[in-house]
Amino acid sequence: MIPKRIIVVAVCVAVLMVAVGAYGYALYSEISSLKGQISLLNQELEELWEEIDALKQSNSTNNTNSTMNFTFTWGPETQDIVDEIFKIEVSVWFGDNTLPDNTTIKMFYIVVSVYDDDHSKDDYLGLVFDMNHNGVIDLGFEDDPLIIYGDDSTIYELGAVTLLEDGLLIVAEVPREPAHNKCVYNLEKGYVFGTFGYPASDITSQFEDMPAYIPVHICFADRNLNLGVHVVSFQFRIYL
Ligand SMILES: [Ca+2]
Ligand SMILES: [Ca+2]
Ligand SMILES: [Ca+2]
Repeated sequence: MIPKRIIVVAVCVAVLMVAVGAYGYALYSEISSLKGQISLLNQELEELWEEIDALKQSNSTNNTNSTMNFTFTWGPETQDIVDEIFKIEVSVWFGDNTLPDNTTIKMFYIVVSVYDDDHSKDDYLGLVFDMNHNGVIDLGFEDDPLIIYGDDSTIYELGAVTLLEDGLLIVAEVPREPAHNKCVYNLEKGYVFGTFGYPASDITSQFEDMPAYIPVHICFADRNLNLGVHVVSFQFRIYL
């Protein structure tokens, strides 16, 4: 007959083994779940690095030649150029231009899309930069305003185009000349004016330690014969 004491010890050992087994299993599950969490964290970290790389990339493109797009809109109650919302889109970008002597100059380019719904040879876009570098767009002809008509013609004569207080242009009685592909019109989109390119230094203003900027004045006149308001003008600055 097995003594009672041995039975008690055997039962105790069995209970202990079950307890150790259960503890071991619990530990194993915890480790598995921790492993799972670590792998999730690793995945998140990888995604974060990918995002950081993408941001770095977009930042470096912004600093070089990427296009900046601006949209200006006027509601139906503020203009009669179109029946609904009138829209002008402006795209600007910088680029390097290598001259024949191998020097490189930084260029500023601009395209203006005007969503007018009817073509006229006398519709016009006005574009004024701070040509005399005094930091502002001047009234009169100080900043040599550029005018491009709906029939892709322009005025080259110095002093013949004047910027008025209302933001529009007035032109002396001088003949128009071909602008050479600076204006196209299609029924769906309206006018596309440009591309116009300038050496950035020709139109940039800077005062002491202030950041350098390019002031831009744009106006558009719809000359089709309707009643109401057919002109818009606006100014903005591009900081370098
Ligand atoms: Ca119109
Ligand atoms: Ca028109
Ligand atoms: Ca000026």
